[in-house]
Amino acid sequence: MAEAQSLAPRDIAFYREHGYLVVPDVLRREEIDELRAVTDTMVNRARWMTASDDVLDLDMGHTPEATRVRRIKNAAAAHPLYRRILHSPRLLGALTALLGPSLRILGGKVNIKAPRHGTPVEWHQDWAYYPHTNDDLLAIGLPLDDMGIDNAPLLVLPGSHKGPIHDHRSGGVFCGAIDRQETPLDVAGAVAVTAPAGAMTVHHVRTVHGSDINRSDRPRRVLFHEVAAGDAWPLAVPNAHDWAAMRAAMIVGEPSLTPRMAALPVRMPLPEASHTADTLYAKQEYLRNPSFARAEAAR
Ligand SMILES: O=C(O)CCC(=O)C(=O)O
Repeated sequence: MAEAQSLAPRDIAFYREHGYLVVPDVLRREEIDELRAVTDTMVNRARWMTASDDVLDLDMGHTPEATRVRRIKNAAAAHPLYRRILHSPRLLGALTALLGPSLRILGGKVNIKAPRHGTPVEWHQDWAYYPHTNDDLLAIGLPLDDMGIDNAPLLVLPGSHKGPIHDHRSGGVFCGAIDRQETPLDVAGAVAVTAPAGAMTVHHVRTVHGSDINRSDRPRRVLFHEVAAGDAWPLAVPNAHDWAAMRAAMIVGEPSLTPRMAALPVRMPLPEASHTADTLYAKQEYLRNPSFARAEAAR
């Protein structure tokens, strides 16, 4: 049973202390192969697309000859396997060990960085996008390719989940990224979270993180899911109080009608930059002083 496969106490202590974790051997070879096959099929559909749609977010330089997709949006809705994988026993055991027996999925995506390409993810805290009544929230990453030091691994600032919620505005609008000209961040202490395909990365909702362009000849595809404890209620998500949707989003356990409140630093993700800036990448285009180079630098 999933709960029997929970994490060792030292792993839980590491996560609580540093705000991130790598859990090895979470998925079986067949599960990784299946995820890759589904992802390839979905991305191939982009070949004749000229603009992003509700499912695929096209990357810079996309052409029929060089298909460039930077994200499969809303992964759980995009393909049933992306949601089903959350019930893989070791994965679910780790989630319940960190968040408790009641778990709700908030969202997810497959972020894709093609070889010598990819859009950087600017430094940010997920908490800036979706503050809740308590911070028992995290994101898991399931690399579909080995994520090494060379192909744009997730970068985290250890311990930053215990610090402030930083300003994620630029030019007066919410851009979902930290402007380092305005908010000094000690990125020299960043850790590259490397993990082979089959392992799982975990980062706390308040951990400052980002990732560079892919400077290697290997792709970097990661399925991310954002997960909340069942008694964490959203403060700022559109349609937050749709009970049927909250029930449908439960992975295990029951949703709670009594939000657990914690005294935490919160900033609302407003004012909105634009109604059409619906993804992290589109929002981060409003960041006036980016930290990472753009894709041309990778070639
Ligand atoms: O793709 C990455 O490396 C980071 C992803 C991330 O932080 C996000 O999409 O919110």
